[in-house]
Amino acid sequence: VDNRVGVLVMSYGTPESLEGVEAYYTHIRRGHPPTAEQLEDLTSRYRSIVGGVFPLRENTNRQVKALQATLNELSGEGRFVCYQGLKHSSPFIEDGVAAMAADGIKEAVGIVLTPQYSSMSVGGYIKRAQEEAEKQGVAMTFVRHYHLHPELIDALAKRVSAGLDRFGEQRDEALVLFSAHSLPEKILELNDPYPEELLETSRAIAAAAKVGKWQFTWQSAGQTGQPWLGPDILETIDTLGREGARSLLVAPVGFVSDHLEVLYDIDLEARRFAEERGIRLERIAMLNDDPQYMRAMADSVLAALTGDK
Ligand code: FEC
Repeated sequence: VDNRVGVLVMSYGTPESLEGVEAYYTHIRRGHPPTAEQLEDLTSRYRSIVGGVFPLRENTNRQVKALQATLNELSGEGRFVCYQGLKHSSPFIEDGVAAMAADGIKEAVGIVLTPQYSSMSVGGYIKRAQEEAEKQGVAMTFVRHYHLHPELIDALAKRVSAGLDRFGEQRDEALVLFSAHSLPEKILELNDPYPEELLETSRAIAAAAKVGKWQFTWQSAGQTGQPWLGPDILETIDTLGREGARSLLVAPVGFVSDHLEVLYDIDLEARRFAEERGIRLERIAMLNDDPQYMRAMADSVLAALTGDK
């Protein structure tokens, strides 16, 4: 019997080339093309990031491969087959589900490359995958979150400790700023678990790394004319600067990869903003295909499969 299990590994997606930025941006804006000015602004952000124009694509590829290897180490070679499904670029979530079905996979688990659940992020990924799975006749279950998995917390705590070490004699004065992508404030009316799950992750890391001073802040809010969750990281840095902070370590706990929202929003924009206020800003290394992160996800996939969530 064919007992192979498909794993749909879902991630945000990034353009394939500079020519692809417009289509990508239009997809994020639910079919509304950006103005020439908005397009130029985004394109120039991609051009300016260190580490390549679209590092997210290569990082996602590596994460999918590493997760498959980890799952098969735990469960026997060939048991799990991982497929990629991206939210805003090709291969789209639907393409990933269709690819599984074409390979004859009947049972699958979906997981998103972000640890915390929100109806607007993970909930959206799951909805699209579920709809396509029903069409394709694939029975799917989902990992909704893994934001407190001990391997994830330990991997992040080690990165926070290593990040704080970079401050040398100022280590004890440094404040850790946990951050995540903001969402429109209207999620609060839906009792969305996102803000609380992010705080839970932050608290667990702070306890494990014995962090004295920390705060949570939002980052990368969109400009939609609607209010987004705040305070934004720039506002937080400004306030902390006025209060005398001189050493900040940013730990983006809602992201797991080196990509635009980290390499531009933190490393270029927030760092420059902090430096203008006499503050030294450092950032923890992202997880990417860290083996502990892979174990956290593999474990969560196995638990979802056995219904042990
Ligand atoms: O490196 C890359 O190429 C992609 C980086 C990237 C990641 C990412 C993750 C999240 N987003 C989330 C929510 C929103 C909402 C809007 C929105 C808009 C953008 C734009 C770009 C972009 N996001 Fe993103 N996001 C990344 C990139 N995001 C580019 C459009 C221009 C801009 O605002 O900068 C607003 C859409 C709207 O108008 O309605 C909402 C959330 C995450 C983290 C969870 C996840 O990974 O899925 C939540 C990476």
